[in-house]
Amino acid sequence: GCSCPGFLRKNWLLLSTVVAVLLGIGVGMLVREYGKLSNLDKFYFSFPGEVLMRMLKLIILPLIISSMITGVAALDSSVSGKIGLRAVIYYFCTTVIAVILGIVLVVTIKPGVPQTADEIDRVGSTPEVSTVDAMLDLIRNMFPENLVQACFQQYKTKREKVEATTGVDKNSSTFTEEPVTTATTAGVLEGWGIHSFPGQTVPVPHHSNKTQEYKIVGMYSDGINVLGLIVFCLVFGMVIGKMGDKGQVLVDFFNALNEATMRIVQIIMWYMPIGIVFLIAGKIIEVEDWEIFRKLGLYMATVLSGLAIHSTIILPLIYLIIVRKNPFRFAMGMAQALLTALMISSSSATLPVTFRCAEEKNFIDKRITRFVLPVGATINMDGTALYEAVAAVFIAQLNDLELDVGQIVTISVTATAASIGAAGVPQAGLVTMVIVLSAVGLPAEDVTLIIAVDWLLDRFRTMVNVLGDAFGTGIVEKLSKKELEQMDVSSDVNIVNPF
Ligand code: DAS
Repeated sequence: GCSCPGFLRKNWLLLSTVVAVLLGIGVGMLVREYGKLSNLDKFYFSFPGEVLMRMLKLIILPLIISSMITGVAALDSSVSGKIGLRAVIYYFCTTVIAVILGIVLVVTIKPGVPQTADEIDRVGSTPEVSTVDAMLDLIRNMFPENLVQACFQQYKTKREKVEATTGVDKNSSTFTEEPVTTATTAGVLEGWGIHSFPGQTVPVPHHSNKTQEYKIVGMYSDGINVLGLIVFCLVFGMVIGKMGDKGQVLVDFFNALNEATMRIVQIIMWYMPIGIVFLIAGKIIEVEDWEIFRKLGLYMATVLSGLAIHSTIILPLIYLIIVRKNPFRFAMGMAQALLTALMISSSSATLPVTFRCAEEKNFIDKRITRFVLPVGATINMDGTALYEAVAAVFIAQLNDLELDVGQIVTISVTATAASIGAAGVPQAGLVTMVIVLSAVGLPAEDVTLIIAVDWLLDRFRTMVNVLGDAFGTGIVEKLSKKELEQMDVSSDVNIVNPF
């Protein structure tokens, strides 16, 4: 007989999301054509979409904390160490492959060679960032000095160097022109907090012991410090897992929290299609300059084909070799998460959906997902790494700069680091891009050349980021089968099925 009703019932969420996307595109084009909306109307129009984003972001904090802590606590420390190591090796190898793929493509296709930078309009301004400080900030973020503060939205400032410096003799031999500390991470705001506001001039200490005056030109929020929370939850989970009876009350508490969180996720999912209609329609109405897509067409094609090769050939091949199961079936199981990533361009905010797909559709062991997914969403970004490499070489080509092997290697290394450092929020990769540029001496403000099309590329690279995390769960599970089976059943009952 026909299994259609069964198929519909099992996949209603995916189907309604697909319908929502199509509906959103249709509505967006209609309103764009005939709507004549004022800027304020546009703002109101996408409001239901904004509410969806807020709900998804809202759930990230309890989700990450409860899943990481219970996930790690349920494992023997020897087992969690092995699983962690395998996950990190997987993250690292796939990221490096993505970078190499990106570089090969951009060097072959040469999207920037027929054009010069002047032919493309620059939009917006960029923060000044230095590589050393960006790296230091990455580590700083891993150890938040205040756990509660790490759970808050971080406000970062964009700033401009004030020409006349104070307290520094510009002509002295020790003075360096190196820009002061990055604006990308929380560390720099230490002590200023949200007391610094646009228009204000602030002194910023430099790692070489000098102070430079900066004028704050803008502020943006960068989400919560997920990396710091993950590091803490890892340690905390390990500790309470080892405490035996004394720690059990905490393990039970976080298990219950995890179950409650997953139930809330379930509720959010009901709202998701509605939010998506307005998110996508709002975006289509909002975009002003479609002409830029023609000018940057070849660059976008390079990034997109790289992402396509990585996600449809390389990752599936790795999965096939290790797991020996159909990778496309696995990817289909993740469809809902991939679509969500495409719609909201944030791996962190997609996390609740990624969990659901991995556990409910692909039946990955929860002890694996709870570890691999939150960490992956934060540090494993194949799509972002590939994009950073392509964009840096593209900008070099626009500037007529012939890159030598050393510079290519530098781009590869910094693109990898920049993808690890990028938070799982929209367009984070564009901000950390500046690290890659400044490492090879390219003008950092040249990211403004690619800003106009970044929102679109961001969606696709986020999708690849999520797919990479998903395949990671399957691969790490397969590699850890022995340990997982050997583990006593008692620790297994800690994992409750939230659905
Ligand atoms: N959008 C990001 C993500 O969430 C990262 C990026 O900007 O590249 O994966």
